[in-house]
Amino acid sequence: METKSLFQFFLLSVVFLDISLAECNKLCEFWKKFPNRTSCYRQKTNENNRSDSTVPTESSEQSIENNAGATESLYPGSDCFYPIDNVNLSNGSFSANANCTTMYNCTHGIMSVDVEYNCSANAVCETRNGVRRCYCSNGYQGNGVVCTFMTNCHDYFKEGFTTNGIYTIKPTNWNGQPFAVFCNMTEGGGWTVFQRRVNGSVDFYRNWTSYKEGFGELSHEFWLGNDKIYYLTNQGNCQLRIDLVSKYGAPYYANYDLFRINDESDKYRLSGVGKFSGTADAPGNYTGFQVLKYNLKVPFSTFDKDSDKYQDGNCAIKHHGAWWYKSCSRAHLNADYYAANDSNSSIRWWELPRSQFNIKYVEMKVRPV
Ligand SMILES: [Ca+2]
Repeated sequence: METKSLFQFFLLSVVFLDISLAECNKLCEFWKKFPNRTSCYRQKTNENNRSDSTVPTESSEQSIENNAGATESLYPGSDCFYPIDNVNLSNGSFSANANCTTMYNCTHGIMSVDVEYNCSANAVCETRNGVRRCYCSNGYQGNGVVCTFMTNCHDYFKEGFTTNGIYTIKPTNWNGQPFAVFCNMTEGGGWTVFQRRVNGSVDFYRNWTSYKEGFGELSHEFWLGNDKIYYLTNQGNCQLRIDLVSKYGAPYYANYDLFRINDESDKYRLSGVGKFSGTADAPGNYTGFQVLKYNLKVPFSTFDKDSDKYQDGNCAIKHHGAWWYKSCSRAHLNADYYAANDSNSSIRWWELPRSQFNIKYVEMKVRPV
Protein backbone atom coordinates (compact mmCIF):
# COMPACT_ATOMS: atom_id res chain seq x y z
CA MET A 1 0.00 0.00 0.00
CA GLU A 2 2.87 2.28 0.76
CA THR A 3 4.27 1.97 -2.75
CA LYS A 4 0.85 2.62 -4.24
CA SER A 5 0.41 5.83 -2.23
CA LEU A 6 3.84 6.95 -3.34
CA PHE A 7 2.89 6.27 -6.91
CA GLN A 8 -0.34 8.21 -6.60
CA PHE A 9 1.69 11.15 -5.40
CA PHE A 10 3.72 10.92 -8.61
CA LEU A 11 0.60 10.64 -10.72
CA LEU A 12 -0.95 13.72 -9.15
CA SER A 13 2.29 15.49 -9.91
CA VAL A 14 1.92 14.49 -13.54
CA VAL A 15 -1.49 16.11 -13.71
CA PHE A 16 -0.95 19.22 -11.66
CA LEU A 17 2.58 20.02 -12.77
CA ASP A 18 1.74 19.16 -16.38
CA ILE A 19 4.69 16.82 -16.77
CA SER A 20 5.22 15.84 -20.38
CA LEU A 21 4.04 12.57 -21.83
CA ALA A 22 7.64 11.42 -22.26
CA GLU A 23 8.23 11.88 -18.53
CA CYS A 24 4.95 10.15 -17.86
CA ASN A 25 6.16 7.28 -19.97
CA LYS A 26 9.36 7.02 -17.94
CA LEU A 27 7.34 6.96 -14.78
CA CYS A 28 5.22 4.17 -16.16
CA GLU A 29 8.29 2.25 -17.33
CA PHE A 30 9.65 2.52 -13.82
CA TRP A 31 6.42 1.40 -12.25
CA LYS A 32 5.98 -1.45 -14.71
CA LYS A 33 8.51 -3.44 -12.70
CA PHE A 34 6.12 -3.68 -9.78
CA PRO A 35 3.17 -6.02 -9.44
CA ASN A 36 -0.36 -4.60 -9.24
CA ARG A 37 0.90 -1.38 -10.76
CA THR A 38 -1.45 1.36 -11.78
CA SER A 39 -1.31 2.77 -15.26
CA CYS A 40 -0.17 6.07 -16.60
CA TYR A 41 -2.93 8.52 -17.43
CA ARG A 42 -3.43 11.99 -18.80
CA GLN A 43 -6.24 14.40 -18.16
CA LYS A 44 -7.90 15.99 -21.13
CA THR A 45 -7.61 19.75 -20.71
CA ASN A 46 -8.07 21.41 -24.08
CA GLU A 47 -11.60 21.21 -25.50
CA ASN A 48 -11.14 23.72 -28.31
CA ASN A 49 -11.15 21.05 -30.96
CA ARG A 50 -13.91 18.98 -29.48
CA SER A 51 -15.58 16.84 -32.13
CA ASP A 52 -19.24 15.87 -32.22
CA SER A 53 -18.41 12.23 -32.70
CA THR A 54 -15.83 11.40 -30.11
CA VAL A 55 -17.55 8.75 -28.09
CA PRO A 56 -14.57 6.49 -27.91
CA THR A 57 -14.69 3.06 -29.45
CA GLU A 58 -12.34 0.17 -29.10
CA SER A 59 -10.73 1.01 -32.41
CA SER A 60 -10.68 4.79 -32.11
CA GLU A 61 -6.96 5.20 -31.72
CA GLN A 62 -7.13 8.26 -33.94
CA SER A 63 -9.60 9.97 -31.64
CA ILE A 64 -7.38 9.20 -28.69
CA GLU A 65 -4.56 11.01 -30.41
CA ASN A 66 -6.84 13.97 -31.03
CA ASN A 67 -8.34 14.04 -27.57
CA ALA A 68 -5.51 13.27 -25.26
CA GLY A 69 -2.44 13.93 -27.33
CA ALA A 70 -1.25 10.44 -26.45
CA THR A 71 0.41 9.12 -29.54
CA GLU A 72 2.53 6.32 -28.10
CA SER A 73 1.49 2.90 -27.08
CA LEU A 74 2.83 2.44 -23.58
CA TYR A 75 1.66 -0.99 -22.59
CA PRO A 76 -0.56 -2.59 -25.20
CA GLY A 77 -3.04 -4.76 -23.38
CA SER A 78 -2.67 -3.15 -19.98
CA ASP A 79 -5.58 -1.88 -17.91
CA CYS A 80 -6.06 1.64 -16.54
CA PHE A 81 -6.57 3.11 -13.10
CA TYR A 82 -7.41 6.77 -12.45
CA PRO A 83 -6.78 7.35 -8.74
CA ILE A 84 -8.33 10.82 -8.50
CA ASP A 85 -11.81 9.44 -9.23
CA ASN A 86 -10.91 5.87 -8.26
CA VAL A 87 -11.86 4.52 -11.69
CA ASN A 88 -10.68 1.15 -13.03
CA LEU A 89 -11.10 0.25 -16.70
CA SER A 90 -9.86 -2.67 -18.73
CA ASN A 91 -7.81 -1.91 -21.79
CA GLY A 92 -9.93 -0.84 -24.78
CA SER A 93 -12.99 0.02 -22.70
CA PHE A 94 -14.68 3.28 -21.82
CA SER A 95 -17.31 4.41 -19.38
CA ALA A 96 -18.87 7.58 -18.00
CA ASN A 97 -19.29 8.43 -14.32
CA ALA A 98 -22.61 8.05 -12.51
CA ASN A 99 -24.29 11.18 -13.90
CA CYS A 100 -22.49 11.08 -17.28
CA THR A 101 -20.54 14.28 -16.76
CA THR A 102 -17.11 12.72 -17.24
CA MET A 103 -15.97 10.09 -19.74
CA TYR A 104 -13.06 7.74 -19.05
CA ASN A 105 -11.41 5.87 -21.89
CA CYS A 106 -8.63 3.33 -21.52
CA THR A 107 -6.55 2.74 -24.62
CA HIS A 108 -3.11 1.12 -24.66
CA GLY A 109 -2.87 1.63 -20.93
CA ILE A 110 -3.54 5.36 -21.12
CA MET A 111 -6.63 6.69 -19.39
CA SER A 112 -8.03 9.77 -21.11
CA VAL A 113 -10.49 11.73 -19.02
CA ASP A 114 -13.02 14.02 -20.69
CA VAL A 115 -14.42 16.29 -17.99
CA GLU A 116 -16.62 18.18 -20.47
CA TYR A 117 -18.54 15.09 -21.47
CA ASN A 118 -22.28 15.79 -21.23
CA CYS A 119 -25.49 14.26 -22.52
CA SER A 120 -27.58 15.88 -25.23
CA ALA A 121 -30.97 17.18 -24.08
CA ASN A 122 -32.34 14.33 -26.19
CA ALA A 123 -30.33 11.63 -24.46
CA VAL A 124 -30.39 9.57 -21.27
CA CYS A 125 -27.53 8.54 -18.98
CA GLU A 126 -27.71 4.77 -18.67
CA THR A 127 -25.72 1.58 -18.40
CA ARG A 128 -26.30 -0.77 -21.32
CA ASN A 129 -24.36 -3.98 -21.85
CA GLY A 130 -22.07 -2.91 -19.05
CA VAL A 131 -21.21 0.48 -20.55
CA ARG A 132 -22.39 3.63 -18.82
CA ARG A 133 -22.67 6.65 -21.11
CA CYS A 134 -25.15 8.99 -22.80
CA TYR A 135 -27.56 7.22 -25.15
CA CYS A 136 -29.83 9.11 -27.53
CA SER A 137 -33.52 8.88 -26.59
CA ASN A 138 -36.01 6.98 -28.73
CA GLY A 139 -36.47 8.72 -32.07
CA TYR A 140 -32.95 10.17 -32.06
CA GLN A 141 -29.65 8.95 -33.42
CA GLY A 142 -26.09 9.89 -32.55
CA ASN A 143 -23.43 9.36 -29.90
CA GLY A 144 -25.47 10.62 -26.93
CA VAL A 145 -23.60 13.94 -26.80
CA VAL A 146 -25.09 15.07 -30.10
CA CYS A 147 -28.47 13.53 -31.00
CA THR A 148 -30.52 14.22 -34.12
CA PHE A 149 -33.96 12.98 -35.12
CA MET A 150 -34.34 9.77 -37.05
CA THR A 151 -35.19 10.88 -40.59
CA ASN A 152 -36.65 7.60 -41.88
CA CYS A 153 -36.95 3.90 -41.07
CA HIS A 154 -33.51 3.20 -42.45
CA ASP A 155 -32.00 5.33 -39.65
CA TYR A 156 -33.70 3.04 -37.13
CA PHE A 157 -32.53 -0.05 -38.98
CA LYS A 158 -28.94 1.19 -38.89
CA GLU A 159 -29.28 1.66 -35.12
CA GLY A 160 -30.25 -1.97 -34.71
CA PHE A 161 -34.03 -1.80 -34.78
CA THR A 162 -35.14 -4.83 -36.76
CA THR A 163 -38.76 -5.27 -35.67
CA ASN A 164 -41.59 -4.24 -37.99
CA GLY A 165 -43.79 -1.60 -36.41
CA ILE A 166 -44.55 2.05 -35.77
CA TYR A 167 -41.65 4.45 -35.22
CA THR A 168 -41.37 8.25 -35.01
CA ILE A 169 -39.35 10.17 -37.59
CA LYS A 170 -38.61 13.73 -38.66
CA PRO A 171 -37.40 13.87 -42.26
CA THR A 172 -34.80 16.43 -43.30
CA ASN A 173 -36.35 19.92 -43.69
CA TRP A 174 -39.70 18.79 -42.26
CA ASN A 175 -40.82 21.79 -40.18
CA GLY A 176 -43.74 20.13 -38.42
CA GLN A 177 -43.72 17.84 -35.42
CA PRO A 178 -42.06 14.44 -35.72
CA PHE A 179 -44.62 11.93 -36.97
CA ALA A 180 -45.33 8.20 -36.81
CA VAL A 181 -44.60 5.85 -39.69
CA PHE A 182 -44.72 2.11 -40.16
CA CYS A 183 -41.28 0.58 -40.72
CA ASN A 184 -40.93 -2.65 -42.64
CA MET A 185 -37.62 -4.17 -41.57
CA THR A 186 -37.75 -7.13 -43.98
CA GLU A 187 -36.40 -7.34 -47.56
CA GLY A 188 -33.11 -5.77 -46.51
CA GLY A 189 -34.73 -3.63 -43.81
CA GLY A 190 -35.30 0.08 -43.29
CA TRP A 191 -38.35 0.58 -45.52
CA THR A 192 -40.65 3.50 -44.70
CA VAL A 193 -44.13 2.39 -45.72
CA PHE A 194 -46.41 5.03 -47.24
CA GLN A 195 -49.35 2.96 -48.53
CA ARG A 196 -50.99 -0.35 -47.67
CA ARG A 197 -54.14 -2.19 -48.79
CA VAL A 198 -55.23 -5.26 -46.89
CA ASN A 199 -58.97 -5.83 -46.82
CA GLY A 200 -60.86 -2.74 -47.94
CA SER A 201 -61.73 -1.52 -44.45
CA VAL A 202 -60.49 2.01 -45.28
CA ASP A 203 -62.09 4.07 -48.05
CA PHE A 204 -59.40 5.29 -50.49
CA TYR A 205 -61.77 7.31 -52.70
CA ARG A 206 -60.88 10.65 -51.09
CA ASN A 207 -60.22 14.26 -51.96
CA TRP A 208 -57.06 16.30 -52.47
CA THR A 209 -56.77 17.44 -48.85
CA SER A 210 -57.17 13.92 -47.56
CA TYR A 211 -54.36 12.65 -49.80
CA LYS A 212 -52.23 15.65 -48.86
CA GLU A 213 -52.57 14.98 -45.14
CA GLY A 214 -52.89 11.19 -45.17
CA PHE A 215 -55.53 8.85 -43.72
CA GLY A 216 -56.12 5.36 -42.34
CA GLU A 217 -54.20 3.35 -39.77
CA LEU A 218 -50.44 2.80 -40.00
CA SER A 219 -50.61 -0.79 -38.84
CA HIS A 220 -53.42 -1.58 -41.28
CA GLU A 221 -54.66 0.31 -44.37
CA PHE A 222 -53.42 3.86 -44.99
CA TRP A 223 -51.96 6.57 -47.18
CA LEU A 224 -49.19 8.40 -45.32
CA GLY A 225 -49.86 11.75 -46.99
CA ASN A 226 -48.34 13.51 -49.98
CA ASP A 227 -46.56 16.21 -47.95
CA LYS A 228 -44.78 13.56 -45.90
CA ILE A 229 -43.99 11.49 -48.98
CA TYR A 230 -42.49 14.60 -50.58
CA TYR A 231 -40.07 15.14 -47.68
CA LEU A 232 -39.30 11.43 -47.39
CA THR A 233 -38.35 11.16 -51.04
CA ASN A 234 -36.34 14.39 -51.21
CA GLN A 235 -33.73 13.73 -48.51
CA GLY A 236 -31.30 12.02 -50.84
CA ASN A 237 -32.24 9.42 -53.45
CA CYS A 238 -34.85 6.81 -52.54
CA GLN A 239 -35.76 3.50 -54.07
CA LEU A 240 -39.34 2.25 -54.16
CA ARG A 241 -40.60 -1.25 -53.47
CA ILE A 242 -44.18 -2.31 -54.11
CA ASP A 243 -45.31 -5.69 -52.80
CA LEU A 244 -48.46 -7.12 -54.36
CA VAL A 245 -50.57 -10.22 -53.86
CA SER A 246 -52.74 -11.13 -56.82
CA LYS A 247 -56.39 -12.13 -56.69
CA TYR A 248 -55.15 -15.72 -56.78
CA GLY A 249 -52.96 -15.21 -53.71
CA ALA A 250 -49.59 -15.16 -55.48
CA PRO A 251 -46.97 -12.63 -54.27
CA TYR A 252 -45.10 -10.29 -56.62
CA TYR A 253 -42.96 -7.23 -56.20
CA ALA A 254 -41.81 -4.24 -58.22
CA ASN A 255 -38.66 -2.32 -57.34
CA TYR A 256 -37.64 1.02 -58.85
CA ASP A 257 -34.16 2.23 -58.02
CA LEU A 258 -35.39 5.83 -57.82
CA PHE A 259 -38.67 7.33 -56.62
CA ARG A 260 -39.41 10.99 -55.94
CA ILE A 261 -42.37 13.36 -55.92
CA ASN A 262 -42.45 17.16 -55.96
CA ASP A 263 -44.26 19.32 -53.41
CA GLU A 264 -47.82 20.64 -53.48
CA SER A 265 -46.88 23.76 -55.48
CA ASP A 266 -46.17 21.33 -58.34
CA LYS A 267 -49.20 19.14 -57.53
CA TYR A 268 -47.00 16.39 -56.07
CA ARG A 269 -45.73 15.60 -59.56
CA LEU A 270 -44.05 12.18 -59.89
CA SER A 271 -40.61 13.57 -60.66
CA GLY A 272 -38.50 10.42 -60.37
CA VAL A 273 -39.07 6.79 -61.41
CA GLY A 274 -35.91 4.72 -61.83
CA LYS A 275 -34.93 1.38 -63.28
CA PHE A 276 -37.34 -1.50 -62.71
CA SER A 277 -36.54 -4.88 -61.23
CA GLY A 278 -38.84 -7.49 -59.73
CA THR A 279 -41.46 -10.09 -60.51
CA ALA A 280 -44.51 -7.90 -61.18
CA ASP A 281 -43.74 -7.98 -64.86
CA ALA A 282 -45.68 -10.46 -67.01
CA PRO A 283 -43.93 -11.99 -69.99
CA GLY A 284 -45.79 -11.05 -73.14
CA ASN A 285 -46.87 -7.87 -74.82
CA TYR A 286 -46.08 -5.60 -71.92
CA THR A 287 -42.70 -7.04 -70.94
CA GLY A 288 -40.34 -4.23 -70.06
CA PHE A 289 -43.15 -1.71 -70.04
CA GLN A 290 -42.50 -1.22 -66.35
CA VAL A 291 -45.94 0.15 -65.40
CA LEU A 292 -45.02 3.13 -63.23
CA LYS A 293 -42.73 4.72 -65.82
CA TYR A 294 -45.91 5.61 -67.70
CA ASN A 295 -46.72 8.08 -64.93
CA LEU A 296 -43.32 9.78 -64.82
CA LYS A 297 -43.44 13.61 -64.82
CA VAL A 298 -47.21 13.56 -64.23
CA PRO A 299 -48.94 15.49 -61.38
CA PHE A 300 -51.24 13.90 -58.78
CA SER A 301 -55.02 13.89 -59.30
CA THR A 302 -58.00 13.30 -57.02
CA PHE A 303 -61.72 13.36 -57.76
CA ASP A 304 -61.82 17.04 -56.78
CA LYS A 305 -58.60 18.05 -58.58
CA ASP A 306 -58.16 16.95 -62.20
CA SER A 307 -54.48 17.34 -63.14
CA ASP A 308 -54.47 14.55 -65.75
CA LYS A 309 -54.14 14.56 -69.52
CA TYR A 310 -57.44 12.75 -70.11
CA GLN A 311 -59.54 15.08 -72.25
CA ASP A 312 -62.93 13.48 -71.62
CA GLY A 313 -62.98 13.71 -67.85
CA ASN A 314 -61.10 12.99 -64.64
CA CYS A 315 -59.20 9.69 -64.39
CA ALA A 316 -59.58 9.77 -60.58
CA ILE A 317 -63.36 9.59 -61.03
CA LYS A 318 -63.23 7.10 -63.89
CA HIS A 319 -61.03 4.67 -61.94
CA HIS A 320 -62.26 5.54 -58.43
CA GLY A 321 -58.84 6.40 -57.04
CA ALA A 322 -56.15 9.04 -56.65
CA TRP A 323 -52.88 8.75 -58.52
CA TRP A 324 -50.36 10.34 -60.85
CA TYR A 325 -52.87 9.90 -63.68
CA LYS A 326 -51.91 10.65 -67.25
CA SER A 327 -54.66 9.26 -69.50
CA CYS A 328 -54.96 7.38 -67.37
CA SER A 329 -52.55 4.84 -65.75
CA ARG A 330 -51.12 1.32 -65.83
CA ALA A 331 -51.31 1.16 -62.03
CA HIS A 332 -54.34 1.91 -59.85
CA LEU A 333 -53.16 1.01 -56.39
CA ASN A 334 -55.48 3.49 -54.60
CA ALA A 335 -58.61 2.27 -56.40
CA ASP A 336 -61.55 0.32 -54.94
CA TYR A 337 -60.89 -2.82 -52.92
CA TYR A 338 -64.39 -4.25 -53.30
CA ALA A 339 -64.73 -3.48 -57.01
CA ALA A 340 -66.56 -5.93 -59.27
CA ASN A 341 -64.47 -8.74 -60.72
CA ASP A 342 -61.95 -7.45 -63.28
CA SER A 343 -63.38 -3.93 -62.99
CA ASN A 344 -61.45 -0.89 -64.18
CA SER A 345 -62.03 0.66 -60.78
CA SER A 346 -60.35 -2.23 -58.94
CA ILE A 347 -56.82 -2.16 -57.50
CA ARG A 348 -54.81 -2.90 -60.59
CA TRP A 349 -51.24 -3.48 -61.86
CA TRP A 350 -51.10 -4.00 -65.60
CA GLU A 351 -48.26 -6.48 -65.82
CA LEU A 352 -49.27 -8.76 -63.00
CA PRO A 353 -49.24 -12.36 -64.28
CA ARG A 354 -52.62 -14.12 -64.83
CA SER A 355 -54.75 -11.20 -63.69
CA GLN A 356 -54.01 -7.51 -63.34
CA PHE A 357 -57.30 -6.79 -61.50
CA ASN A 358 -58.64 -7.05 -57.95
CA ILE A 359 -55.24 -7.17 -56.27
CA LYS A 360 -55.64 -8.43 -52.68
CA TYR A 361 -52.66 -6.83 -50.99
CA VAL A 362 -50.44 -3.82 -51.69
CA GLU A 363 -47.63 -2.22 -49.73
CA MET A 364 -45.64 0.75 -51.09
CA LYS A 365 -42.43 1.77 -49.33
CA VAL A 366 -39.23 3.74 -49.79
CA ARG A 367 -35.66 3.40 -48.59
CA PRO A 368 -32.54 5.47 -49.21
CA VAL A 369 -30.48 4.18 -52.14
CA1 LIG B 1 -58.85 15.41 -67.32
